[in-house]
Amino acid sequence: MTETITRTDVVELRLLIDGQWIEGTGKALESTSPANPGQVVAAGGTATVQDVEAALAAARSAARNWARTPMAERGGYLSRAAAIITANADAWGTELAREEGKTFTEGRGEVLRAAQIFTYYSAESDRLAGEVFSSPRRGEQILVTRKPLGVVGVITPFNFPIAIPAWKIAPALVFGNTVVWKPASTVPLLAMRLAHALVEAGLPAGVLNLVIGSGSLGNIIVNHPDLDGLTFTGSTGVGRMLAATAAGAGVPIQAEMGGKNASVVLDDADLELATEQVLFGAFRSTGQKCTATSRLVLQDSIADAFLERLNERLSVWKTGDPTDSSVHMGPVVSDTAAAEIRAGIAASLAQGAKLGFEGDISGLGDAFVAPTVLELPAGEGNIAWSEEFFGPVLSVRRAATTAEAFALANDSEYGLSCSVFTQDLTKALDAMESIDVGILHVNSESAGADPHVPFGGAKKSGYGPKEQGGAAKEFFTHTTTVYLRGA
Ligand code: UN1
Repeated sequence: MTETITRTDVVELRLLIDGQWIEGTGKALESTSPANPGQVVAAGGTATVQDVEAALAAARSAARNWARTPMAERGGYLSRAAAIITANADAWGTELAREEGKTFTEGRGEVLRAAQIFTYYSAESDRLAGEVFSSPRRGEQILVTRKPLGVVGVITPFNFPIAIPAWKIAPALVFGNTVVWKPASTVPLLAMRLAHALVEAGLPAGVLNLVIGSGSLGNIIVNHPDLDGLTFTGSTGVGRMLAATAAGAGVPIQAEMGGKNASVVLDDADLELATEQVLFGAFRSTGQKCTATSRLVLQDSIADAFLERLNERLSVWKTGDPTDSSVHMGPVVSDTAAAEIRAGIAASLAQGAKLGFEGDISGLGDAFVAPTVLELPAGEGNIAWSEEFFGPVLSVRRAATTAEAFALANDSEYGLSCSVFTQDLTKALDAMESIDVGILHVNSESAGADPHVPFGGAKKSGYGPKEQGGAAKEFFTHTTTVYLRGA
C-alpha cells in the first residue's frame, strides 16, 4: 500500500505541569494514525524524569488546597469540563478515530461518554455521605468520614483514550485528590484534549498534571515518594508489576487488567439478538476492549445455526478507514499489535483450530487484522482460548449442556465480564450463581459499562477496589473514624 504523508494538521504535543503547557524535552514522539501510518496526528517532545518529578511536586503542593476546596466547587469544575467535552464531540471524535483507529461513530460516542462520566461525578459532590454510629459511652458519637488519598497517579491504556481517563480522573478530582496522569504514548492527542477541557474549566494549577511518554514514566511515578495512590488500566503484565512495586512502597493501587470474556448462547436463546450482540461484543472497537467477547460457547443444538448467522453478518462487516462512515471496524492500534495478533491466530491454527471465518482486508495497511472466527477442537488446550489477543478474534467451543457451557465460561484465569443468552429465567439465575465474573450480562454483549455502577473483574482480571459508581470512593478516599465527645 502507498502511504500518503500528511503533516499539514499535526498538533504540537505539550505536557501540563503546574498549570503550564510546556514542551517536553525528552525523546521526540510522533502519534500516527494506525490506518495510515504516514499520517502524523500529533508530535512533540516527551517528558523527562525531571518533568515527571515536577508534575509530582506540583500535585503535592496543590493537594492541600484542593482537598479543602468544598466538594460542590470541585464538582463545578467537572460539570464545566463536561460541557466543553460535549461541545467538542465531533472534532475530538474524529481525532480519536484517526489516532486510535476505532470508527468515528465509536470515537464520538466515547467522547460523549467521557462527558457523561464527568457529569455523573460532578453530581457525586452532592451524594458523598459518611456514617454516624452510636457510642457505648455517654455524650459521644462515632463518625466515619472520608478523606482524599492525596496525590494519585493515573496510568491509562490506548483503547479508550478519553473514557477510561475520565472514569479515573473525574472521581480522583471530585473526591479531592490531585493527579499526575500518564496516558498511553499511542494516544497523546486525546489526552491533551481532556486535560485542556479541565484547564478551560478553570481547574487550579497543579491539580491535574499530564506527562506524555513511554511506559518508563509509569515506573518513575510508582516509585516516587510523593505518590499516595495509583490507578491503572492496561495489560496484566504491567499491572502486576506496578501492583508489586506499589505494595512494596505501601501505596494503594487499583489495577484493571486482562479479560478473556465468554459469551454463552444456550439452546433457547433468541438467536437473532444473540448474533448481533456477539458480533458487537467481539468486533466493535476491533476487539480492543478488556470487556470484548473473545470466547464463544455454543450449545450443540444451535451451534451450526448460530455460526451460519454470524458468518452472514460478518460477510457484510466492513473493515477499513475508521473515518469512513460506511466502515464497521478500523485497524488495531499499531502494526506491531497486528503482527502479534496474526501470530496468535497462526499458533491457534497450528494447535488444531479451524478457521470458521476470515474477513476481507485486502488492500489495507499493516495494522489491519481480519475479523476472525476460530473453531477450537474439543478438550484440547488452545492459545486462542487461554490468551488475551486484544484484537478481532473470536474462539468458539461447543457444549452439550448448560452446566458444561457455564463451566467453559469459567475456564479462564480471568473473570472480567461474561454474557449469557437465554430466555429461561431459571438458567439466567443459574448463570448468576455459576459464572465467576465481575460483570455479567444476560442477553446483551459482554462489553459496556455505565458510569453509576461498579466496574471491574473477578479472579485475575482486577486488583484492588472496583471502579466507577459508588465503588470509586472506595479507592479514591480513605475513611477516618472520629470518636466525637463533648468536653
Ligand atoms: C466498555 O466495555 O465499554 O480497558 C469499557 C477496557 C475497559 C473498558 C471497557 N477498562 O477495555
